[in-house]
Amino acid sequence: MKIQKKILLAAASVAFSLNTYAQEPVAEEVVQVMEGKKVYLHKDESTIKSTSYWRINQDKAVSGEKMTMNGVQYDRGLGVHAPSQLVYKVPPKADMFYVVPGPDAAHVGKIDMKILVDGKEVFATGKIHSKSRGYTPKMVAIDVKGATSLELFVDALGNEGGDHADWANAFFVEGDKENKVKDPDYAKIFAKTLLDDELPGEKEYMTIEKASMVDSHWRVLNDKGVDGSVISIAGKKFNHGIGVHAPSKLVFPIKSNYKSFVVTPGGNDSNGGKVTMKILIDGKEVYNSGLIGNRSDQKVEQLVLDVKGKKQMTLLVEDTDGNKGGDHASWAGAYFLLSGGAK
Ligand SMILES: [Ca+2]
Ligand SMILES: [Ca+2]
Repeated sequence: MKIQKKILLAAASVAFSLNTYAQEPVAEEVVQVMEGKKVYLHKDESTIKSTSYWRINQDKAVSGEKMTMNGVQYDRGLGVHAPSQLVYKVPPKADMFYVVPGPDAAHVGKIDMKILVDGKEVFATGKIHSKSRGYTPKMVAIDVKGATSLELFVDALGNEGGDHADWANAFFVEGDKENKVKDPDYAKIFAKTLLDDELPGEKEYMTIEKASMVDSHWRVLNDKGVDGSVISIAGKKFNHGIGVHAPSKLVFPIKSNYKSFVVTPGGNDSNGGKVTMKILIDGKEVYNSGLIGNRSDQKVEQLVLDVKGKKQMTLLVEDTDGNKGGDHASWAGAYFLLSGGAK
């Protein structure tokens, strides 16, 4: 397992739960993505083992109702009852597995949901008590490249009463083949020319872990372009930022001590797909890149946005031309300036 063994937490904040495309059902069963595709989990296909205290429901909660977590409904996924163990063969070409694990609205017990790759635990929700505890489901992205088995385990924690659990929007993504071979010498040269435009003042770098929702067609990387290399926009390199692949949506809560948000948005030099990047503050569009095509023609613009007193920031990358091929984009040099820090 590679760097992405770490878990990317993503998903729905309460405030955004009615307007999030991370949770919208995808229209087709299998979405072709360049040379890869999304493969949704099916209760009877590619299973090594599948047990559930009650039953396993395809695309429904175990109760037979629509899967619902914290007010958000999900059209796809598997509904189970703890104790439950679903073990799947990882498709040979799969790079990543995505899922929104959590207690169904009907859950009144106590559970712990775990994900294991080749028998090794890579994610756990921790104890989830009854719905009154307000557990917020998060999308989880897990690197399964080269792995053989994926296990979705729901621990009943001793008593199975009322233990309704959902594995919503569960799918593998079969590999994106556009990764270039890395040249270590080249990377070293990059390191020497790194240049972040940093305003003076106390700052908090924007990282995936601070997001309340993360969605990206391929993956999302901290401090790297989505291809895994140093973030690069029209030749300019950045130490910090987030690399994504359109279509992508990142949502960040704005803390009360944030004054400004600083970012240089751009198409990442690692590929040349046409994209459009937008920033919304409290749902209102405050930045629109217009069409980004040829990477070398981009304006490398550092934005300083006033976020004081605001609640939520959304970073969107659209595929723009109906083609997601090569739609690499970066939110480069991204950080929040805390009160008193901005110019
Ligand atoms: Ca229990
Ligand atoms: Ca595009």
